[in-house]
Amino acid sequence: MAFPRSDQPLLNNPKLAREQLPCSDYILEGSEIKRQKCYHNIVAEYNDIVEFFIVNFDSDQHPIHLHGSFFHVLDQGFAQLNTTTGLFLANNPNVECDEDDMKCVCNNCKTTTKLVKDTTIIPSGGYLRIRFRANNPGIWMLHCHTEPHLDRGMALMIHVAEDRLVPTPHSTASQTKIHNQLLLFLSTLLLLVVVRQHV
Ligand SMILES: [Cu+2]
Repeated sequence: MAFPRSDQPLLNNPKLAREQLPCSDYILEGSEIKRQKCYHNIVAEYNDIVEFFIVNFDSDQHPIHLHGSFFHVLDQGFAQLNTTTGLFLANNPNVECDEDDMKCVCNNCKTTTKLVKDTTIIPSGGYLRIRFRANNPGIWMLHCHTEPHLDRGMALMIHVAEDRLVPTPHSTASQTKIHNQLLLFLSTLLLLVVVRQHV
């Protein structure tokens, strides 16, 4: 999936994007070039505990980065590997996924670590469980930091405490317009200068 373009900052109207461009399904149709676009997001109330269980059953690892907060790494599961060669044998046995429903559950997963980070790897064939407290109001991105993956839509937005966002100044839009007009004016002047030099 991919994010659609927006002609205004999300902070101006965070509800608009999620209401007008909802992700209707877990898997979106379309090729790399003409893929379906929607605004993938979750909403958290102030002080909610937000937990992600992210499963990675493809052949690449993904460095997941969260903006706006640090998170606790609760658990990180790896693929089963050949102990001699290190080669891949199978996905982590604790995770069971229903591919039709696109839902996974973690059996026998334990809270093994409480490292505090803002970026950590989801290993290939494994999973990651992270948790943070939503106490920093804002519109924050959780995304893979491998840039081509991010470009292909490996990201979602977390709306934290929308009711506590500081209102955007009304003058922002008009300031942008004035700025554009000023640029136009300056380029006209530049053009005039160039024209005058050729006279
Ligand atoms: Cu990635």
